[in-house]
Formats: sequence, C-alpha cells, structure tokens
Amino acid sequence: MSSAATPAADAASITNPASPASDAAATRLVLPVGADTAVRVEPMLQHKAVYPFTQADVIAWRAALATNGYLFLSDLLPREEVFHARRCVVERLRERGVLPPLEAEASDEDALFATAEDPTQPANLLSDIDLQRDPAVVSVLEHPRLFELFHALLAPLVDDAEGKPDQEQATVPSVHVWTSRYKWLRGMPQGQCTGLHLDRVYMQAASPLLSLWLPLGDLTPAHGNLVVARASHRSAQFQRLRDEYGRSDAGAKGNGTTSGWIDVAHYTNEPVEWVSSPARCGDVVILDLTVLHCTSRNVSDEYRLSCDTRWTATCSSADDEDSPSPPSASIRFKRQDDP
Ligand SMILES: O=C(O)CCC(=O)C(=O)O
Repeated sequence: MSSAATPAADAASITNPASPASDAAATRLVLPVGADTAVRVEPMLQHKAVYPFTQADVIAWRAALATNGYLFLSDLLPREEVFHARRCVVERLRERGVLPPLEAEASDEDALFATAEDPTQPANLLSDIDLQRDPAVVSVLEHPRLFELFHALLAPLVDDAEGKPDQEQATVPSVHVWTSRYKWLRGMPQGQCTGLHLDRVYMQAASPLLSLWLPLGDLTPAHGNLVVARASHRSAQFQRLRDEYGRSDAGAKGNGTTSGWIDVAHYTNEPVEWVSSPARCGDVVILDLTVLHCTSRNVSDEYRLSCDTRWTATCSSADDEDSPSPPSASIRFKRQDDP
C-alpha cells in the first residue's frame, strides 16, 4: 500500500491564543525560537510510513525531500522499541540525579516521564557516550528500517561507476549506507532551544549526506520541536546564505554546541515559510544538509529527549571493504554490520 501525504492534523488544530479569532492564521501555531523571537508556523507535510516500503512511497519521499528540504515520516519505527530506548535514557537521568527517583507505586507510564524539579539544569546527554552506545538506544538509532530508508533516499545521489549520479532512475547503483558513530543525543532543558543553522557548517562531506531527527518521546509543541524554513535549501532568497555561511566552517569554531548558529531575528520580517509539527515515538524527520532549521524553545517542565544522526552512502565498488569511514568524511561513520 502506498502512503499518503497529509498536513499534521495535531498542529493545524492548535489555536494561537495571541491571535484574534477572526484572523485566518489563528489556527497556526506561534512558537518561541532563538533568544527572544517567535515565528508563526505551518504544519509540516507528513507521510505515513508503511513497512515494507513500496517503490511508489520511495519516489514520493525523494520528491518531497527535494522539494521541501525535509521529509517527515510518521510511524516509521515500532513505537514500543522507541519507548524502550526512552526508558533507558530516563533511567540514566534518574541514576545521575537529574530526574527524581521513582516512587514505589509508580506505574510503567510514570517511569517514562522526564519531569524534573528543576528542568533548567543541563542533562549533558551530548557527552554521555556510554548511553549513546547502549544497545537499547543503538537498536533504535541504527534500526534496519533506517538503513533501508537511507539506502532508498541516498543511492540515487551516489555517483555510479561512470561517476554520474542517477537521480531519475528507479534502479540505483549498488551502495553502502553509513551512519555517524556519534549520536547527538539531547535532553533539552526547559527554556532552551537549538539555534538557527544549516547542518553543512558542521559537516564537510564529499558524499551525499542527510540528517535524521528522531524524537524519543511523544513531543508536544511545548517540548520544542524542529522548525524548518521550507525550501530554504533551494530558494533564491537563501542562495547567498547557502554560498557564504553554508560553505564556511562556522560550526567548527567555538564551543561546538552553540557555535554556527545564526540569529533567527534577522528573518522575522522576511517572507519565510516556517514549518513545524509535534512528533511522536516512531516518527522521524530527514533534513537536507542545506535546509535552514532550528528548534522551538522547550517551555514544558520535562526534558525534551531526542536524537539526531547523520547518514551517507558510497558506491560499494569504490569502497575499501575494511575502511572505517567513507573517504573525505569529517566525522566517523559505520556501516550496518560494523561493530
Ligand atoms: O534537536 C535539536 O535540538 C537540534 C536538531 C538539529 O538541529 C539537527 O538534527 O540538525
């Protein structure tokens, strides 16, 4: 069965209390972003992922990614497996005292809450390499369905034996798919968000490369979700930004966390089509390396748990079977069966 694309009903039905009821845009959400800015967002276009994927699905997903710069796939991964990974992250935060201990009579559902007495404290998950490598977490972040998905999305972009990408074809060259060894596991504290950026300023990539964003929880707008400037990876409006900032090493300078961010306030008077949607366990968002995005601020009393990873592919005939990473990658990658 082929999947249908629908705007996210959840987001579309949320009324913005700050807008007059007569305002046609009143049903659109206004989200806090950056230091002190808010943007009005449209719901993201969502595609329901039905496994196994059909050829028609894959063609529609590639087209959506090329058009919008993002691809929201709902229900791609089994929800129970994602909840299991979340449980593991929440337990670690309890062990570290970031979250309070569970009460004796707590239910299974209570065990999943990431509500803290002081949710403004850093959760420091980006530096928790052990947790990023926990089998329950890795089994979701390196789920076989993700390797299959990225094979379908990336293979047509990989140069074939003659050195030409084969984007028009349904059949694709034989490729290896690689995922980043490092996992950007995030426990976003209350009051914080990720600033506006292009992922390319953090990755100098020779091969085609995509980002994956995966919520580790059922996230409401209050938790802070991805906010994308739709089509900014190809629009003339952002050409200069892509050519100058996008080709710079802005992300490599500074502290590696907030470095590379641009002030979203620069764009509040420009006609940017911001899109965002609540995302649930099992959903994923794929991002083009040159699409402008950030997250909205977490205004809930829970940590926002999510993870992002990077994915690339190389022509298998050009690969060294023993190579630990694709050539010219600025970060380390692994294939599906690599330890
Ligand atoms: O989840 C976040 O806070 C940031 C995610 C992001 O910017 C990305 O996936 O590239």
